[in-house]
Amino acid sequence: MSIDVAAEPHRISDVRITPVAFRDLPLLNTVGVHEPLALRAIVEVVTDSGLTGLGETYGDAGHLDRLRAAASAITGVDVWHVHEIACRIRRALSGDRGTAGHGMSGMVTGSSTADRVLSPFEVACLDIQGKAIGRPVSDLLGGAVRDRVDYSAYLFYKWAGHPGAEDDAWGAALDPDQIVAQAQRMIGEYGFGAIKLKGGVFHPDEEAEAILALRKAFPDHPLRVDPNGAWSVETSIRVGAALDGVIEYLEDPTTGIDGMARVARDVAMPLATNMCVVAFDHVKPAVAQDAVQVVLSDHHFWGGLGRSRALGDICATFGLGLSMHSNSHLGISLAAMTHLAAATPDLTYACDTHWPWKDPADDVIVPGALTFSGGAVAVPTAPGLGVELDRDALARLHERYLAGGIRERDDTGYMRRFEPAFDPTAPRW
Ligand code: GKR
Ligand code: MG
Repeated sequence: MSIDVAAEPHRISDVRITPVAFRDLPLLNTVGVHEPLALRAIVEVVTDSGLTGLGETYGDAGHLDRLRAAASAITGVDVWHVHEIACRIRRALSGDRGTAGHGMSGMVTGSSTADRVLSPFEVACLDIQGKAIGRPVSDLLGGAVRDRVDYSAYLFYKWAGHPGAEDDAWGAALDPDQIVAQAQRMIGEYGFGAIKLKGGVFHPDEEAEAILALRKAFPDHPLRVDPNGAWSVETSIRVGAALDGVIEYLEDPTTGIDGMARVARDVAMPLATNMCVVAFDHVKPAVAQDAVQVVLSDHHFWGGLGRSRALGDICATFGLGLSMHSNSHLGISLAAMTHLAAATPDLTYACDTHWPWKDPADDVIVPGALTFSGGAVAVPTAPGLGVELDRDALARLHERYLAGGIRERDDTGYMRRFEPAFDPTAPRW
């Protein structure tokens, strides 16, 4: 008699958490500049039935400690019982009120610690579920409604290279012409059909000028700008007026639900956020005040793919648009983001990704499963996430983590090494 693998329980027998570091470029944002190494943690969940599932999350020290506490709490649970896993993780972290070590680099965040910790385990469990029944993760989320997921060109002001090192291949982007050149190169290589500029770095008038230059160079590409809450309410309204009819949405011009609501009343375009609505209990006050019109979901802090799907339904219920936020990431995250986006019917905008900023040689997955063409990634159809761990690469990136010495993302600290007086306090303008 043969065993029905799909019907058998798949109990968690082991969890491996491996911090890794990969090369990053000196990308500027309102709290500082990216360090030469970005951190992630790779989570492998192993079952007594011999299956392994993958998850990827932040690699900061505080978060690693919580991941380890969660890992010991979920041993023995069947990977189909995600509610039980969530429950055990909440219990293991009860009393933990800290927000440190979540890889958001000092930017305002009130995301739920338990949801951030749950996320990579939930993704790994879905990977295993998919492998057990021979179906892609998108099928477990209700099925793909698109077979390709559009991403946007994510432009950054940047230095030519890390101080003391040679210029990198992208070179400097410190004015509108260099931003347009960056966009031309990125769109030439990846085919993106939408453009986002990370702002909050220079005076808002200069950043608005860069957006107008992009509009001229790319008349048909939807545009967005995201200063990460660096502007006052008044500045946001003024810049919003200058960019009326030019950008598809204005992302986090100012901080907080109250501030965003004040801006929303006086600008024509929708406001988007990955800063003031970052957990389920922010939705009610944001909707009540009509503070944001687009939520940028992110399974890394909304508690995984299932809860992010639920967020999609909530957004649809309240007539909110939906798009996807990104941080510097590797291939397991890109696979998870792509399955989620594929299975989210009301996704209304191209998703963000930091992918082009990563050296293609720096990843932990076997190459080939995820490729960009026409600005989109084809949704993997293999069982689970559809990506495979490259153990040699994992070991290499772990070695780099050990040797690199960075244990927390600290864009502000890195910036202050070169500009000691740098002050990220918002509003900066
Ligand atoms: O990578 O510097 C960065 C971004 O600023 C990132 O940390 C943000 O979380 O991309 C993000 C955003 O959209 O706010
Ligand atoms: Mg943002």
